[in-house]
Order: sequence, then C-alpha cells, then structure tokens
Amino acid sequence: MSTKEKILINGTLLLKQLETDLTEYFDVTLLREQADPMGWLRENGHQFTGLVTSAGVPVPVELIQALPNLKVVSSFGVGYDQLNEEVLNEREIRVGYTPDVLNDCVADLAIGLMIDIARGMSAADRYVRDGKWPSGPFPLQRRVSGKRMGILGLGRIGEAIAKRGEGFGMDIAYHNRNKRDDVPYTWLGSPEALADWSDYLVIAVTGGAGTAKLVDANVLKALGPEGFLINISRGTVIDEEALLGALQKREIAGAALDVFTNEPHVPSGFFELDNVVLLPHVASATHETRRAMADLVLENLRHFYATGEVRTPVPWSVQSTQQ
Ligand code: 8YV
Repeated sequence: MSTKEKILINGTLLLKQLETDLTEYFDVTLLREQADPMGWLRENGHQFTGLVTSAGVPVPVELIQALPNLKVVSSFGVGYDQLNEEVLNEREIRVGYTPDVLNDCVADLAIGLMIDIARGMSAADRYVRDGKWPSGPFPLQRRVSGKRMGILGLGRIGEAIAKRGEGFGMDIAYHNRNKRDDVPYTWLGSPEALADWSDYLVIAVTGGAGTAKLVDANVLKALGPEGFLINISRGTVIDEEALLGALQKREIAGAALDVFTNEPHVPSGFFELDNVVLLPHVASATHETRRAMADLVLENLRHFYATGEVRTPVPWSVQSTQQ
C-alpha cells in the first residue's frame, strides 16, 4: 500500500510535466478523469489531504466541502481570485501560490502589448498578410518612448512594468489605495485621475470582488481618445461592455488585452476592431516561467508535508504563529 499523501488535481495544469513530477512524491488523482467528478468525490473525497489547482480554474466551495480531510491547497499562478478565503481559512487549510517567479515575463508581455497597440504591430502584420502594402503605406501610429505610463496596481508585477517603462524614458505614475513611500513614482488619488494623466494605462491590480469593474465607463472617458489601455491582470477589472463601446466609438485610442471576463470566450465584437490587440492569457506562458511556477507548486506541497506550512502562502492564508 502506498504511503504517499493523496493529492487531487483540479482541472488541467498549464505545465503537463508538473502532473508527472507530482507523482514522484505523491499519490496523484486527476479529478478531470472522473465521469461524474462531484459524485465521485462524495464517495472518495475523504482520501485527499492536498489539492493542486491553477489560478484560472474555478474552485467551487462544494469542491472544498467534498474534501473533509483537506489540509493544503497549492495553486499554480499568482492570482488567487478563484479561492474562497473564508471557507479555506475557517478550516485552517494552508494555501500556497506562485508569486514573483512570473513578474519578469508578465512585465515583458505588458510592454510588448503596449508597443503593439501603440505602433499597430499586429494590425500592420495583418496589413502585409492581406496584401495591402502594394496599395500604400501603413498609416502613421503613436510613439511610446517619453510618454506617460499610468499603472493601476503598483505591486510586484506593476513595479517590474514601471522599471521597463523607465527604460523607455517614460514618466510613471500609479494608483493604489494607499500611496507607497518606497517608490519614486507619482501617486494619483483615483483610477480616473490616473487615466486622465496617462497616455498608456496599464492594469496590474489583483483580481477578485474588490477590483471588479474598477475600470468603468468613467475611467475610460478620462483616458480619452488619445489614451491606450493595456490589461495583463484579470478581465473582471474592466467593464468589458463599456470597453467595447468605447473602442467602437473611438472614445479611447486602443486596448491591448491578455485577459477577459469569461475566458476562453472573448466577446466577438472585439474581433471586428483594428484598435485592439487580443491575446489568449499568455503573460506567464514561457517555458522558463511556467517551469519556475511548477517548481514552486511542488515546493509548496513538499514544504507543507515537511513543516506544516507552505513556502509562499497567499496573503490571507492562515499560518502558525511560530512562523
Ligand atoms: C497563468 C495567471 O496563466 O498567475 C496567474 O494568476 O493568470 C497566469 O500566470 C495561469 O493562471 C496559471 O494557472
């Protein structure tokens, strides 16, 4: 009989190899392979002490409730908006996630999106492929270097984006609920004020109920017809309908989006527009970063089974007072 701890994997992990790596240390079950997952869990859920999930995969409360002996959740990703703080903390279940290791790749992609939407790179690529070049030059676009970059949510990823913006000689301001004393950037008191100031408004705030539709019609209006929006955070932070309307009416200059409200479904209205760049949530999707995230998922579990605590707990996770 196996003496390994029993771990349940929720959904599909974004690095397939991690599923294999986990089996080296744990007795792993894939929930997705059960024909009736919730029915199966009612019979078998008591076996599992660990759950591995991904930032983008729903973790319904019923799933946690169907795991009466659950002690640890290890989540693949920096976002924890799918995890129910109250339910997990009430049972003192330890919750780990994968911060920091993805900051560089996410920040790289934010800059890539900014340059793409400003200079029309994706649109220009379509222009060449569609055979339009012989009929005339591609229209002039907008400059990036030296412009104003506003960051909504100056956390660790926001800072990595700001550093890159400095390299482009950009002026940098941000909005967080509270002003930070440890950064050289200008704090502006509201998302509207930041949007009004910005040429490029980059959203890097944490997702979840607290930031739902933080970027609404008023913020878009403040960004104005010369302003661009870049989102590498969560689709839920933007009022997507208001954004589509603003793009259609050219009330903002353009938007470059890696994330959407109802992924992987993107409202088809966006497909008609040339002033938008659409990516399928790939900010952390490099071999190097996904490997580093996978290592931390594994490390959090191994550390938990050795010490009773995960290595990188989500900010609200219960921890023993000795830590
Ligand atoms: C991943 C992410 O694409 O880390 C996050 O929160 O959104 C992305 O890095 C993905 O969610 C990993 O599961």
